[in-house]
Amino acid sequence: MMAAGNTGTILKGVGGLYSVYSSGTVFECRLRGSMRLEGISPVTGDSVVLENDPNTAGSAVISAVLPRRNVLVRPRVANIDKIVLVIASLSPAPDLMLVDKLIIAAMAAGIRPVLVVNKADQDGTAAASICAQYKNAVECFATKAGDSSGHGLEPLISAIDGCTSVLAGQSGVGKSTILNILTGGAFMATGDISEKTLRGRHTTRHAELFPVLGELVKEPSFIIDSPGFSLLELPGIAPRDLSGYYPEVYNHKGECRFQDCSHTGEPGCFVPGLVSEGIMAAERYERYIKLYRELEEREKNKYKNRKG
Ligand SMILES: Nc1nc2c(ncn2[C@@H]2O[C@H](COP(=O)(O)OP(=O)(O)OP(=O)(O)O)[C@@H](O)[C@H]2O)c(=O)[nH]1
Ligand SMILES: [Mg+2]
Ligand SMILES: [Zn+2]
Repeated sequence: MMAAGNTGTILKGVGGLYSVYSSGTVFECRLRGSMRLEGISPVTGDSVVLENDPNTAGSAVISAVLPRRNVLVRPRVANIDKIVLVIASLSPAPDLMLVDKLIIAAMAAGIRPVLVVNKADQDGTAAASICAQYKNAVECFATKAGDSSGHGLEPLISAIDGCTSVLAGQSGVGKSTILNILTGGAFMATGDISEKTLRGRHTTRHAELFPVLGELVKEPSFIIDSPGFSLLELPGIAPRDLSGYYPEVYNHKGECRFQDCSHTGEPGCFVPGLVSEGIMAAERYERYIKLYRELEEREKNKYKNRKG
């Protein structure tokens, strides 16, 4: 039985019925009538207050929704702490420009990005070199979720302990395989055929958080799968602000000759020094310059459109 005033986390809500996780138990709850009248509608990931249902002994109602720290649009889920970006070492081919953009988008949304290079069994050298590229940018782990003799997910599990995390990555990188290991298969089959026929278009309709197995983590932890990379858009950041999203750069504040240096090749810029010292990966720096030009182009077009 639940103590009145307990808080819980909404795992999913379908047709006005919410599954709320509280101290290891999942309660099926409706909203208290007064909340319905106020038009409050909680979303997956919301922290809520539970009260005993005055009308039905032994069941609970949601009596309040606590303030949200953030809310993603797709999947629609609130209070996300971390985004776990999953790529494969070899196949499907990793798109590191996309990874850089997603890291920036996550940081701009106040969500910590974590990078997982899965399928390290396919190309261990590539996995290690990608992790090396990101070592001063984000937490990065090489894993082999599909390898029954050792998936190597332990460091990822420590990184998401106590957090609500979203898995993101292109189709076939191993997100469902990872989710199955973390949740004890609470959720669905992996693999192309079974997953697609079992799920169809059905499960993408509502966002569902899954508790991470209690034996794996110290604190309650939740995880949600997301189809593809669609969940984040690169925000409209000004080119000059771009370096503020590169921990390699902002953690090593240096002096550039020009106060308004863009770090894209001006004389006397300190960033190339970070590259030669091995603090910033040369590949990350090249992509930074490319992305800077993209943002400049975007800004120009915005100006053009406004004028025209
Ligand atoms: N070689 C190798 N294969 C893996 C690994 N992890 C997962 N796989 C396989 O890769 C395929 C795709 O894995 P899923 O977990 O379904 O990938 P997903 O990211 O959920 O894909 P979508 O649901 O389509 O977005 C499956 O056949 C897995 O068995 C791994 O570490 N190494
Ligand atoms: Mg999947
Ligand atoms: Zn500079």
